[in-house]
Amino acid sequence: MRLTRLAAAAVTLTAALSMTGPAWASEASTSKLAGCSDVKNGWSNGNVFAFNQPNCGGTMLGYTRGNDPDWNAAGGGFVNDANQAVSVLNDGGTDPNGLTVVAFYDKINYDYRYGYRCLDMGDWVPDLSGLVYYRADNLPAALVKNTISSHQWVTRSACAGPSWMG
Ligand SMILES: [Ca+2]
Repeated sequence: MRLTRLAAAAVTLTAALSMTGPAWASEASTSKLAGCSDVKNGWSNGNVFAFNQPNCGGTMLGYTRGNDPDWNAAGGGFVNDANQAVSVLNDGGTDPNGLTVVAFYDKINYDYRYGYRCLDMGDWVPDLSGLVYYRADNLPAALVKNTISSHQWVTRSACAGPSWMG
């Protein structure tokens, strides 16, 4: 029942964002457009989210509490979603193994050789434009917007300084 209710809420939210943005915004107490913060507050925590428009708008590409080695392949929360993410949100919770950070990768199978970026628990990036991946040697690599192909939950120590975003 809980999952059904959340799924219905997601459909309503997606429809509101894509069709009635201004009207929906006017229903809020302020004129500020709702976005990632509303997704964060509107869902039970534990998930990573990705969207194909800025500020957690447009289509919700997927969400999951787990890892996904291939955003195009079946399973893992993302299917046919590689190279489309424009905004991302880490609404994860505490983890006994400290896996609270989401690492996003340009390539499938968490291939850090081509670069990764880390997003801390509770953070989001409303627009990935201009951000680049960092390789294991901390050298910049490709742009992050519209290129994410896999993600996994990692510990804070797995992320080098330049790799943090959000
Ligand atoms: Ca997948």
